[in-house]
Amino acid sequence: VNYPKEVSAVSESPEILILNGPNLNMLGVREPNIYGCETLADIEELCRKRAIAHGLKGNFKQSNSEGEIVADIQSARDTAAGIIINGAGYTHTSIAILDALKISELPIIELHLSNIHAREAFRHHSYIAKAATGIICGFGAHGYVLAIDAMARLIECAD
Ligand code: CA2
Repeated sequence: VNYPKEVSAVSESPEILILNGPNLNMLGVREPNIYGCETLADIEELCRKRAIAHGLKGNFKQSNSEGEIVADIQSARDTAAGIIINGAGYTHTSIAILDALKISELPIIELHLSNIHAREAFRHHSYIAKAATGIICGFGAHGYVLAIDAMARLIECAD
């Protein structure tokens, strides 16, 4: 595959919004057995490089606030070609985030570091799943790489 060089990443590259929900800023600090040892900054760097490899721009964000996540999704309607979202705890509770994702009319990939289906029953249900084109979970930080690869394909097919 002939990936573009890093230097050729220009501001006109289609943007992917990569949203991370509450407490994910604490990654690498506790529970490495469940979530891996990478910090969120490590994951951001992984995403930046993978997005560039596809000629895309990764816009990586984390918020502990449901309202801020909703606002970011609303803005993405005009600025992004797709959304990758690890909603963290809001995955299992937030109809507001689900509604915002549906309104965006963008391709959506739901992502989790852990395999939520192998964990407590309250993690088995996801509101975000109802708006998602597809779901990736259980692959730790590598899941973000897989999600960017999948999003690149979705965006390409939409052209
Ligand atoms: O596996 C995932 O990616 C989750 O979205 C992570 C959420 C959890 O509520 C979801 O069910 C699955 C939790 C994020 C909290 O992150 C922590 C970071 C460091 C230490 C402890 C938790």
